Amino acid sequence: MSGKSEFGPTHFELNTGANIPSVGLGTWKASPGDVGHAVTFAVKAGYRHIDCASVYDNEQEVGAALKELFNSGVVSREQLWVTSKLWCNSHTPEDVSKALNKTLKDLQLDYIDLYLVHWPIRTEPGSSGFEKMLPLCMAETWAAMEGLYASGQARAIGVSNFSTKKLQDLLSYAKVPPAVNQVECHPNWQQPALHNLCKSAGVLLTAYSPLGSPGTWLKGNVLKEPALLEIAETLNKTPAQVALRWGLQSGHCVLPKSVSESRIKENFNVFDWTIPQELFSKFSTLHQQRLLRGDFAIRENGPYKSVEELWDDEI
Ligand code: NDP
Ligand code: 1BO
Repeated sequence: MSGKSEFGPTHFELNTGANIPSVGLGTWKASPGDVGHAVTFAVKAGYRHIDCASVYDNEQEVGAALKELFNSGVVSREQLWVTSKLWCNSHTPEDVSKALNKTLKDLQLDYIDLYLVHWPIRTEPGSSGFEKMLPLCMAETWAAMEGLYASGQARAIGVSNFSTKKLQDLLSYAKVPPAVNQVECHPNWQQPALHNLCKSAGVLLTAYSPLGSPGTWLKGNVLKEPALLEIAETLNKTPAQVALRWGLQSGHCVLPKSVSESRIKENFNVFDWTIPQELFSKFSTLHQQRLLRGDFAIRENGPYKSVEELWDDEI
């Protein structure tokens, strides 16, 4: 871990040697017309990490905002961490570099700091949705990801939504081990076994839906969790700040999404205080429930016939 101050961590060190900023702005479901402003607010508020994906269908607007931030001298390219993700319809090796090139063009960047395989799910090349599912070909896809790393177009590579079993499988043959596994993680889905594997294998866990995705179809109630509300009141912080601070003190990056300037600032105000141990221990008793179950990828005649299969029973 790096960037460790009294109240850190502001950064985590990856197995590539790079330092990834510990709080990143999420951009999923950030609508056209909103996402560019959100990126601008965030960078001006001090964020140095933006979490993107081609499937969010907003990388062009993110790219325009980044260009303006670079041109106006608010931040330099080297000071900013940008992650993007390979969608399920581009797992075929020859499509992997095409997909990254499209993302780089949309984001107006010449390299990405971190490129992730978005899901351990493969759909027919070029298809949208999950109607045409194919068996996973992770070894071939990963070799193509390693090619992007070797070329310098992706300065780190990793995965997302990988169970402990899928991560172990990948680690058994990867020439370049994944730097990151980006997964759902919040006080109501803490994933201790995955955390332990990640720590022992030198893979950083980064947390999506760190607020439990309130107000979206995932319908998380993390911010209404009584123990969290009590801790927030005791510390005079908001429930969102407590959820994010829990993530940082648990040793992982957090990627809160917001398009509201005030909530973007609120979510970054997590570095000058801590949750003391006696309050932190209350999180260990909270009920656990995965929100993003991946039901959309379950087909009777497809590679995953149940959510249990998709997550290797970690559900
Ligand atoms: P979050 O847990 O970040 O919650 C986002 C929701 O919370 C939005 O509705 C937002 O509304 C609201 N919100 C933000 N800040 C606050 C606050 N301080 N108080 C109350 N409500 C707040 O959920 P996401 O599911 O968006 O996950 C975050 C990011 O993680 C995504 O945007 C994406 O980048 C990544 N992700 C990756 C996935 C993957 O498969 N790899 C899957 C899911 C997410 P508003 O915008 O109006 O503030
Ligand atoms: C299918 C959901 C992807 C969010 O990152």
